[in-house]
Amino acid sequence: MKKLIDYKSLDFIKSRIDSYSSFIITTHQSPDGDAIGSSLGLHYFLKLIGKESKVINCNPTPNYLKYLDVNNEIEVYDKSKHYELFQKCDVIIVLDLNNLKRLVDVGDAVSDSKKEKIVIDHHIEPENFADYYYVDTEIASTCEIIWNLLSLFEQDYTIDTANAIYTGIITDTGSFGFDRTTEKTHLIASDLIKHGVKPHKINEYIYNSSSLASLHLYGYALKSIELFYNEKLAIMTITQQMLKDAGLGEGELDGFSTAPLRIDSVKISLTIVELKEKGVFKLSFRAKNGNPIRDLASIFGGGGHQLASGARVKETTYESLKTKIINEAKNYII
Ligand SMILES: [Mn+2]
Repeated sequence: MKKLIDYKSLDFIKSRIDSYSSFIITTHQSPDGDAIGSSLGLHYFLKLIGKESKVINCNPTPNYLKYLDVNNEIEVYDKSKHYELFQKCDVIIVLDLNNLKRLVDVGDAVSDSKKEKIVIDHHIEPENFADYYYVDTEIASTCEIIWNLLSLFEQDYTIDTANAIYTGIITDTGSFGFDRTTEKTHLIASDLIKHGVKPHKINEYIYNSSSLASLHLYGYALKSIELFYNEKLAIMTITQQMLKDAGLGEGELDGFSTAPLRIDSVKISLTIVELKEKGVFKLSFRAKNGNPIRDLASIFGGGGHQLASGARVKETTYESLKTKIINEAKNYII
């Protein structure tokens, strides 16, 4: 019989932290504000309470989030250097994701490890690879969960943790604008500000730290938008050529995919990014309230949230992928 996922309370997760001393924290590929924020927020706190902690990620931290890594502590996975550490630490904590695939090569180190594994996340339908899970799919960000977890400890958290958690909340709620933003989200933000967070500073780092090349690329991406089904479906395309011209990588497109939703009539937006590897495309699905697109993303082998999902498609061409998207999306436009 298939083993059931072992969902636990935050009190239980706290008790595991209390009883162990060395931790490795890791998060998903193309890490966003919530991934880096939750990792560093927890990492700084673990060190504060006298634990050994390392953050080892499969991809580097994007530039606009580097301010959170004040001492340059995040390490990018290198098998020869890090594989053994995953086999030796007491506990591996996996944040803001729920399947090994999104850990890329870190996934092998995690699945091979015999050590205790804990997943803390807010995505639906987790894969069963860890010992314990704390999952809240109603909550807007993993950072909110981390705040809830830290609030169970007697030790107060520092400004570095506060900045990290605040960043994850801002990026995963679209600055308190997305549907899962609650009163509690704002109360947590208030507490973080009490701990010294300067909202205008975080805002500068996240939103006003682009390069000219990135803005130009954004312009080309916006120009590529096409509308279908009475202008309810938008498709935006970013090609390898566009990335090359801008001198940017596909990991530097944060925030692009929600842009087509700014069009009044658009209910569902799809961004197709042509990746370096031939025939491989990254899809970002975004939707307005009342137009869930997670099932649409799953048709393409992806997943995520009801209003923000992603997928990676292989062995196809741009034209046939686009035709398939247009055909399938028809059933998801309300
Ligand atoms: Mn998240």
